[in-house]
Amino acid sequence: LALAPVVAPAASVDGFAKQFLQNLNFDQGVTLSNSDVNDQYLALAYTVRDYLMARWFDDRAQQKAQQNKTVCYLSAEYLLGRQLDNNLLAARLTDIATEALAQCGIDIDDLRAVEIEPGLGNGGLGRLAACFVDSLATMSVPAIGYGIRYEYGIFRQAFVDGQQVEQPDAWLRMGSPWDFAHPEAAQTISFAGTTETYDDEGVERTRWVPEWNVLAVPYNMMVPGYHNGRVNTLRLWRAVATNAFDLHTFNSGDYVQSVRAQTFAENISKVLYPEDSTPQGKELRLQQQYFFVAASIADFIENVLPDDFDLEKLPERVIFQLNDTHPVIGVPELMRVLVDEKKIEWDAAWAITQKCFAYTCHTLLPEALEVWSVDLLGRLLPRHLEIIYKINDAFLLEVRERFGDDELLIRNMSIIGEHPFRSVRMAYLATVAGSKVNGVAELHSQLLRDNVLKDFATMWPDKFTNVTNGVTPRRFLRLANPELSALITEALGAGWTVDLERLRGLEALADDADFRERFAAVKASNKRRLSRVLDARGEPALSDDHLIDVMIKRLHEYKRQTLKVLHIVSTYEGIVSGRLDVDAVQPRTFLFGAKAAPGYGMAKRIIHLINAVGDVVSADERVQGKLKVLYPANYNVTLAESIIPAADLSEQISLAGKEASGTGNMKLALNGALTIGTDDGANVEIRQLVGDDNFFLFGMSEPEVEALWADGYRPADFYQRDERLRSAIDLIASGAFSDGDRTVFEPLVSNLLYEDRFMALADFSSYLDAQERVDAAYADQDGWVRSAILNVARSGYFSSDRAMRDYLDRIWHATPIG
Ligand code: 26Q
Repeated sequence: LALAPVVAPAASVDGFAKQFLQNLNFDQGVTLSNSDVNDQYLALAYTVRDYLMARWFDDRAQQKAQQNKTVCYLSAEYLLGRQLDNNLLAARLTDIATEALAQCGIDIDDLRAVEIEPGLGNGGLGRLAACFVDSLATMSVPAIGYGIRYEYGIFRQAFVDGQQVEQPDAWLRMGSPWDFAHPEAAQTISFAGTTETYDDEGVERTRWVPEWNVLAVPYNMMVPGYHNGRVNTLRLWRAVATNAFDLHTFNSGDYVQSVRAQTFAENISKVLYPEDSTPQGKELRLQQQYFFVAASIADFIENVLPDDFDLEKLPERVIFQLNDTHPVIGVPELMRVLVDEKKIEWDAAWAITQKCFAYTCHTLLPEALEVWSVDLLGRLLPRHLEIIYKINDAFLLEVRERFGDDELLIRNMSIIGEHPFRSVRMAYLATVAGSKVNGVAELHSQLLRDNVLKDFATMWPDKFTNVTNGVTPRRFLRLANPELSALITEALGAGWTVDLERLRGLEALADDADFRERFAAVKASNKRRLSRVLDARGEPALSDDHLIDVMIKRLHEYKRQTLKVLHIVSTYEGIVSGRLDVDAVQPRTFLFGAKAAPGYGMAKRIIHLINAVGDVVSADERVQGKLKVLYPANYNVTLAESIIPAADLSEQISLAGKEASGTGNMKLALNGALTIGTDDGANVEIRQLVGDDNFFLFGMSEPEVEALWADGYRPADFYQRDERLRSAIDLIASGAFSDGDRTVFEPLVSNLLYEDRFMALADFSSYLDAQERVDAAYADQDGWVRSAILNVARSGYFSSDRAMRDYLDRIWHATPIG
């Protein structure tokens, strides 16, 4: 019996219903009539799992047996979004499950609604990782996503008096049906202590004598490919105290204290850090990084590779892709394993390590580049610091050989920085160690080569490459926009979901009046759907005749939500001052979604301003309902899936040279929103593909930004020169949005006037002009819908399947199987 293959339940309505009821009884321990909606949701999730299980076993067995390279994606974040619908879709079970539940008297939508999304990421970088594992499974690439199973994901945002307050995200409270704990496969991860040398049969070796350790317990999640029967694995690590933990306190007889001390270890996977720029060098964060990377490397070597694998051949079997610098401590960790534990000679180990890693950079902001103080790193990971020094010594010798004794250059390129304190520059370590370094959009990769990593690019031009980001069409088109998907399938057949370039076939239909009408009807229907979602959250309804103008992304000064606010305030001021004829104003709803890092004061003030402006503008009768501002709290993947299909206009207005790529820009274009944007990140490529006529470009180019900055940028000059700008800023400063209190937004106003690091004032007039072009274009509905269709038709390039193909070709040199 033990050898019998696992069989999936019958793929029929009856088979599904039977399995569902069984799971309700035997896993949830309730009868149908006693069950509540959460019981039913859990039983449904178990049932979907049951269908995927046999394939999962097969694919794991095959992973071990195969000779192919496995892609190990190392990421501190996976912003997964809800799992139920995605897994139903992948397994072709949506209709069967809907019908089976209906037979049990259950509306599947009620169950969908109770799933709490795993928010194990901050934003773009974490969502990208989730899109990538979806594409890898769909393309049958042997891949494992490794990360951290945070007990608390990204905080829940609420607004109190228009200001953000953060609440803990207890996403596990109602059960977590999608993951499987494997305590038997736990890894022991060590910290702190000292290093010592010893004589190993005549060879001097170093070993690490750690001070304390924790268990890393893997939780496996299924990552089903779309309609291909493949199921990959996402392996997230949870920290659990070892028995030996705090033996010292145990022996002292203080039993209760020693049990309490265990929570110290378990803190490691307790909470996701909600900062996504200017990270503080917090010890717990470094513990998280080492914890998950060390566990992942050990897991791969011990459990995925065949027994007695010759580690000299490691590069043939694995590539560890570093999602930004967060997992870079894996570089000295692999060196430690190879040299100290496997006793491979240093140079050979370094050759192996260099081939096994590749590094993706996601930023351009200097303050976002991660550094760890030598002091802290040396205390927590003393052996790793020694290894980093040794890597750096050899590297700097190479620099001298190549460029001579240029001490300034040496100082600039060193992995160890000296100011303002002695620190390890993680991006430099990743660049030195990685076989490849990539940026996430053409412009970003170019700026990496020209600025951030210039000397390295001179030294190793072939190391640098670009892979423009992508998004999964399964979640962000097929699931989020079922009506548009049905229309596309009717027009082009079903293959587009895994071959997004086929959307090109829609180009011809942009000139077909009947198709345009149906496309417009879908957009209108999506707006009504969004309206219902907002209504359920107590937000006002969307008006049918409004242009839906969407800005959804983390709150950051460089992304320039303030520029958006200045546009709203300027339009409002124009109406109340009589400069604009209210009857001629295009009705618009400005829809924001954004969380601010809890410690980012200016970002929180901007949130307050948006809400304050929204309250005043939406309520002012002189505006006659022409302008509405909506800012639903707690923007997340689930809410994005409702907003994106309903959007008319996509705001991508970062200062040129600051947004590495953006991925929301891709999701919105793919769903038929037109972009108003700067020449930044992937906007550049979106504009090239959709065409200038279907994109509203404004603002300075990156070289113009550099030039103005070098010239000495004085924002107050722009304020003085531009009357519209002056009126808008004066209105905010007057207290019009703060009950007459001029102090509330004063810090924000003076920051704009006297600092304005991200040059909102310099781009303001160009932005307003572009918004006038938007209004004019929207007035011609036929032309607008045509442009929207062309946006969809020409966005196939932004599939994460294409991005994965680029990684496979340019970086991983691995091939899909099957
Ligand atoms: C680092 C150290 C300590 C604490 C936190 C962090 C941290 C966490 C998250 C630093 C950065 C992040 C996230 C960065 C991010 O999301 N970047 C975005 O990545 C997207 C995917 O490539 C791009 O599209 C965006 O342009 C980029 O901003």
